[in-house]
Amino acid sequence: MHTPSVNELRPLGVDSTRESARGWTVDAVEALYALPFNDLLYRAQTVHREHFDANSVQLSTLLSIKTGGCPEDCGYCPQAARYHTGVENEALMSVDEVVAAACCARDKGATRFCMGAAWRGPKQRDLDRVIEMVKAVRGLGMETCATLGMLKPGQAGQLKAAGLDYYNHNIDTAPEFYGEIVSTRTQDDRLDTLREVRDAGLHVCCGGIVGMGESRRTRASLIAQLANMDPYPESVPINSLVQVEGTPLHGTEPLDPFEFVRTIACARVTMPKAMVRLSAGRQEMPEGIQALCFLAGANSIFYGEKLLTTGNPEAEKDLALFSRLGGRLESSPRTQAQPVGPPDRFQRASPCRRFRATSSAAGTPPPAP
Ligand code: SAM
Ligand code: DTB
Ligand code: SF4
Repeated sequence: MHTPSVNELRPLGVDSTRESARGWTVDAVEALYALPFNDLLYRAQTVHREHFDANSVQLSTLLSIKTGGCPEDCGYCPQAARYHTGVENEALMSVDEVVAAACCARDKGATRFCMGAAWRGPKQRDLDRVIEMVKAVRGLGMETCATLGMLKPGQAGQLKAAGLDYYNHNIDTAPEFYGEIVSTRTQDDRLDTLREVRDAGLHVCCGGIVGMGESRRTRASLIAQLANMDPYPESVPINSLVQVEGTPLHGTEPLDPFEFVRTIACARVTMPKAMVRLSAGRQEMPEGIQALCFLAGANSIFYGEKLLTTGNPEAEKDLALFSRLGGRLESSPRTQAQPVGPPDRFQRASPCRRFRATSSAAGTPPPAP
């Protein structure tokens, strides 16, 4: 078999270190996927080192600020009202509750706080409260991210004015596969919101899910679509499908873990300066595979024992993993990374862990570190 050289893989006339690496063809990304595993990881790690401290990982904590009851039909999602997944509907949280959760996340070492809502899109009344949340969380010195569904003209600008740093809105899969997974909106609807977000001056957080029964070519097409955005997203979450009973995708043939690592590597090579986040699916992932994802160029994770409705590794377990790998945590937004030491301040935060069960005490957040 002919093994493509590095130059054959780079799209013609394109410098892959540019902000906007336009011109990644699906064939070129598929050829990356087809490289021998070690060659692909070597290439990804080389690109990674050109732009980042190779041992540093950024921590984002997620909070579901409005849970379940979503009118959309995304085949992967436990929060769609039409699937019987056991997720209990919860109304939009209060600003105090969110601030208390953000304080806990900050005390445990997270530098970014991401607020997620199970909406098709926010009503203005709801957006007004999210804006208060953004202002308050920003006031804690954390980076803010929100994922609220589709935005109407003007809504992204309001979030930007409140101090929102990132808006997460995933394209989820390749354009040609999207209709197999979601029917209540099109991928073009997603692209419209991403345009609103970009035009408002917000940083774009946009990625997808693999392990939904798609082919390798579909995965390559997802990566090419992300890489060809102009500019490509600042933050690229790569999710491994968390299979939840009751969703249409429950029972899908699981993806080979090495194929997941390859997806991370392809994201790193094609989007050299993006933060590539090893996102959903880590709880099901052996630590050795996670370590390979970091080697392949992942430099961010969701941190804290819950994603939105499903589980994530315990914070202590992640800290122990970083310590074993000699990794560093990004200590504060856009400042120098610090070595993982004895996690005093992380241990001190343990009373926060049952935050949602004790949210009546939410008005009194724990002391800052
Ligand atoms: N409702 C908003 C939306 O769809 O944009 C925001 C929340 S939605 C849960 C955010 C993202 O979570 C989805 O775009 C999808 O990529 C990811 N996600 C949802 N369920 C997942 C699952 N079971 N496994 C992996 N990723 C999932
Ligand atoms: C993203 O790409 N993954 C996160 C975040 N952005 C919002 C969400 C993962 C959700 C996994 C399923 C759940 O916990 O409900
Ligand atoms: Fe609703 Fe978002 Fe889940 Fe789709 S992914 S069902 S839009 S919460």
